[in-house]
Amino acid sequence: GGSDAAKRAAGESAAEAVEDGMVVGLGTGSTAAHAIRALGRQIDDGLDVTGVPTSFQSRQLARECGVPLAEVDEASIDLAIDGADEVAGGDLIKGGGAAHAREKIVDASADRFLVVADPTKAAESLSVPVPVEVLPAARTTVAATVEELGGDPQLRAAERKDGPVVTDNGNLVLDCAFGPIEDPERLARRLADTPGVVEHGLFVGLADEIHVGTEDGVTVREP
Ligand code: DER
Repeated sequence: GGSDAAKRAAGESAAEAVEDGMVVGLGTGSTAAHAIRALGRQIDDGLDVTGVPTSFQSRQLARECGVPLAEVDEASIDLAIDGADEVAGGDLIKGGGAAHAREKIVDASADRFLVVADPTKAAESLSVPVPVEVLPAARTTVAATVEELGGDPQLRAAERKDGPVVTDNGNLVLDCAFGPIEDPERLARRLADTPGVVEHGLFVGLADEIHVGTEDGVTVREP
């Protein structure tokens, strides 16, 4: 992935958009982590903010940084800050951290959704594998449908545990390589319509701002 300096620049840039009294969706991954740390520092300086985590990882980091927490089912979210695996225009592929089911709930329900990324995530069109969270029982049937859609489904193996990655929701993840995705909206709809798919990593048209960190600053654009 990109440099930590670029990730930090992006995360801190997005955190500057947080205003006193806001409820902020806390994304998952190393870039969003910089935004959470920046929020912690703003809270130390007296800012009143409530965070809504998107994963075990973001909840744990928020606690360490002293960010007061609420759960997504008990707060309406003013601003969500989250990373991405790939950004093309206003469309994203997310799920590298296997947290995309809860991320999408938070990111989509927020009044504004700010994406934070390093330059390696930017692309003309989406083409990295699409993470698809599936009910364990549906692993094979979803894989068959993915192949019919022209994808190559690979069950995400854990690294520090034998067997597959298991999500915070107790499900499995298929990483589905489709190559360049010409029509993300259409593919998103077909994945969502597949029985056993809990959530897919295509975030189509959800982003309100893209903050891309560079070695010496940050660029912010509206898709
Ligand atoms: O899981 C996700 O969607 C995360 O946002 C992630 O993929 C981006 O992680 P990174 O900021 O560590 O690259």
